[in-house]
Amino acid sequence: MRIDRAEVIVTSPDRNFVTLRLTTDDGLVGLGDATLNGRELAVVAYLQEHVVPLLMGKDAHRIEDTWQFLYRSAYWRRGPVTMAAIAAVDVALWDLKAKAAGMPLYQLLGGASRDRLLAYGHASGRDLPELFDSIRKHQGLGYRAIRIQTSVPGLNAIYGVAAQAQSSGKRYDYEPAQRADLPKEEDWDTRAYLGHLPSVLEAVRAEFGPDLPLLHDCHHRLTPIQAAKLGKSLEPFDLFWLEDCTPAENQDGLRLVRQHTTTPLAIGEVFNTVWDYQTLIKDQLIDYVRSAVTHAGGISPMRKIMDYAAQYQIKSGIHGPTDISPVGMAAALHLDLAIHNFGIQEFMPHGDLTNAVFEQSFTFTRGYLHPGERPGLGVDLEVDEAGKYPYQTAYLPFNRLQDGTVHDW
Ligand code: EZ4
Ligand code: CO
Repeated sequence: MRIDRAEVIVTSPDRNFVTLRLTTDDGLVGLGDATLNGRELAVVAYLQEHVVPLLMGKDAHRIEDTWQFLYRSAYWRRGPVTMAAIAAVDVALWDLKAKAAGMPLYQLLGGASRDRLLAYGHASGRDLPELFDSIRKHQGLGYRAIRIQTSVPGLNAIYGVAAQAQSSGKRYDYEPAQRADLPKEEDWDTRAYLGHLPSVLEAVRAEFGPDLPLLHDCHHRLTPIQAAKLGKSLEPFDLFWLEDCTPAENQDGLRLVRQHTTTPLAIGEVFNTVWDYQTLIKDQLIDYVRSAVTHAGGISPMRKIMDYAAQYQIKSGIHGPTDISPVGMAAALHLDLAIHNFGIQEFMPHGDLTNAVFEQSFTFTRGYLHPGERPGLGVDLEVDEAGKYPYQTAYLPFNRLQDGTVHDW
């Protein structure tokens, strides 16, 4: 089974996606997600110029060897562009191996450790009625665990909060593609946020009771001592986790947070190797690993991260926003099903256009995901459909404080 063709396919149905499509000499097709939101074309160039030529004629069965070759031979290790590119190769090779074996991929990872995967969805609102509506809507869709994001009085717009009323009947686009020539500027005020958020979670608990698992994402906006204060103030509301409470690069910052609060901590959507977790896992400073298969180098290294985490009773919470393509989502679900230390899976449904480009076998039923039983990942790329949607420039937003200082968003 040798690699005969490698194509990098860029498509923008609801938003931009980059997919690596490998074809073997015996006619099997393997897919890997290489989408890096807002920097998509850098990964396209990395793949097209520097990886695709190296793959021609290679034995597609040698997944670990290919991964090590791409990682080590480049000399310049790590980084989101490099690791998204390597991830796409790794996932496409796993897809091929599982198709060659005639099995769903999770079988090759050791088989199912559970029957179904608990998912969480994103509720948000500009005020409490809108937020409650959004939570009810998610419960109506089956979600059994819900992330809560809220506007803050005095701030114009906050990333992750719906810009339109829930009741409008339109599809609620949690994370619009933000197609524009420049990133959108939003505002931020940590003091206002810290003053407001606990009252929102208190109200949600009062309305929805003690049993509903609730999550919250701070998006790296706080200093360690601010995060410690927030974790402490949210303890009465029993969060499932507090995510990215402080910038992830400073691993020791989490030590300070940990000393002050028993609110469970999740981190890592911007991480791309096990090294980013070295201190966090060994010193038990976190409870959930947030990396995406797509951004952390693929299934092979994610498996290693999760096995390392398992020694410390740390669980998975794999990143699953809509900027992970259905290919990347399927890869996460096969891994989730196989590992013992699965925690929860983030899941935001893609739009209809995206689902027409990526035909999928995974299911979401009564709040639980399952990757399906088709050989490989269980995702097909409809190439003609993909061709209808050329790349469009899009950027994530950013924050400035009132005095004009750029802040984490
Ligand atoms: O902002 O994937 O937990 N989920 C998140 C996501 C990230 C986007 C960035 O591309 O924080 O919404
Ligand atoms: Co996040």
